[in-house]
Amino acid sequence: MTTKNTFYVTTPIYYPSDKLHIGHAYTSVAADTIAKFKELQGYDTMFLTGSDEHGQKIERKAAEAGKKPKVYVDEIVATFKALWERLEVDYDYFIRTTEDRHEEVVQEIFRKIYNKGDIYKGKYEGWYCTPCEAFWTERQLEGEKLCPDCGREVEWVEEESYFFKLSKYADRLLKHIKDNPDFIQPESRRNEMISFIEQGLDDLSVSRTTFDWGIPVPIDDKHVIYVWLDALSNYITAIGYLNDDENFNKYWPADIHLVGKDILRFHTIIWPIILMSLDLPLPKQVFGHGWLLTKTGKMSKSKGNVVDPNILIDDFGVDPIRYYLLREVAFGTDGTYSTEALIQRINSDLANDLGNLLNRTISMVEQYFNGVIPKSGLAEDVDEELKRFAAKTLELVDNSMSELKYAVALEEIWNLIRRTNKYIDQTTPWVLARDDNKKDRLGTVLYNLLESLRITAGLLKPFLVETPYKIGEQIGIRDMIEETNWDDLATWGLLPTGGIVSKAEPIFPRIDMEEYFAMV
Ligand code: ME8
Repeated sequence: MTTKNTFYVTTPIYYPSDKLHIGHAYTSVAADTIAKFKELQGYDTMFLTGSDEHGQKIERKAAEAGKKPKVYVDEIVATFKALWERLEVDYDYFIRTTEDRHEEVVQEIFRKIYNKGDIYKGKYEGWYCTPCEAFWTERQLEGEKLCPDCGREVEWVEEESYFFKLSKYADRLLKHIKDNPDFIQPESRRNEMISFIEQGLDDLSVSRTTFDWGIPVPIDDKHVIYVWLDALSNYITAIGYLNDDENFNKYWPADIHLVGKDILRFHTIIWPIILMSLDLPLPKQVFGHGWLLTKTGKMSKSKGNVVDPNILIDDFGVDPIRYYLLREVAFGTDGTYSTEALIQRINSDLANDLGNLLNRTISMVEQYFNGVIPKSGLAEDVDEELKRFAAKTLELVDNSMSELKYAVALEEIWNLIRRTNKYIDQTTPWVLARDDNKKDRLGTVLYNLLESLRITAGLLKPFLVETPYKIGEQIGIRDMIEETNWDDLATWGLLPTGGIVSKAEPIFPRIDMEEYFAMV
């Protein structure tokens, strides 16, 4: 058992160099879901996201658009916030690296590391990838002039720079990674990072002098602080490092930094070493999830294959998108986005399995009990089996979520939905309805169906943001679903008898694949 009842999760702070695409939504929906899940379990959660606004890449993008950097990022950050609102990504704080408190504390962080003797002045001569804001050595490029991460051309940089002694901490970091198997997840990425560090760490250039869109180095204002030192610090400045000790101590160390595998290196090498130099504990876990690809490869503007989540929400609604992102791809591995697969999921899992279960159940309560939730009577074996299945589902969902296996957790919930559909076939309510002596039994069966739907709706709350309440509305217990906690879901029989169900439109209309593609 953890002693702290808090849970702190973060997303990367995205570059406001362009609008966000489905890949960014993937990370944020995942972070939002684990935050909502922990909340359901009673944790005091802190969910942080934001925008990474400084650096050469943003400065150039703004110049191309003929705008001042701050004006440029202000416009794009507004689109980030609008997207999170539509996807109901309910962050507790949105940090912008241009806000005063962040800038001041980053300067303090630089000063502390410098005073500790871990930063020294020198000259940087080497390669730089501006889209990744990453330094590369000749050895790492292996004779090519292309960034090993993104494949774009690197530039030669020669300038005075402050350096951070990464090398001094390499052994300590390696030991930490080896002693704490959960620190870097999934396992395969952990091994990649270990071999990267074992090749030796060069000291890192942490200031630039050839542009000025950044936080000034506090001891030398010719320099601006390297954007990754600035950006990574957001995880502590946002919760009050050097500003609000109480809040900082409450949430730090973070439970999970969720990032894409592209930036795992920054989070498992540079970031822990910054924290070691500051004498702060390291985050409990950095999880590097896989890449969401399209059929034509990695999303990029030049290929014209960027998937805009706003269009998908317009066409299909929020919950189908959230469901698809979390269900379709195993979280650690790469996956391919396809609209066909999304429509298939909507039709089979959402409309067919879940939508039909709700529809059939509500129709029967209306038909046989005038819409009044009946009393549950004596339980038979088949009822006990359903109850045990629901209890087991809770356990399986909990286990999967503790390893961020979203797809498995949803599969377990769908097993309960399918098991409940099977319960209808086993108990044949329409046969019971023909016999007046079986009225009590019919009531028990329908009560159990509604109760299974109550538990399903509660379990879905972290994943889907409209559906649980729509189900609640139809069963006449919307408030109960809003307030439900994990213990309520573990307790069979909480649904009050006597409430009124009300049938509404199907929660997920089926989508005709051919019609859809003819339209777009
Ligand atoms: O790297 N599939 O910001 P960024 C899955 N500012 N995830 C994807 C994705 C895809 N196709 N495309 C993007 C930065 N992502 C820095 C972060 S943090 C201190 C600074 C997600 O705007 C994924 O989480 O380039 C990836 O790591 C992140 O967006 C990169 O966002």
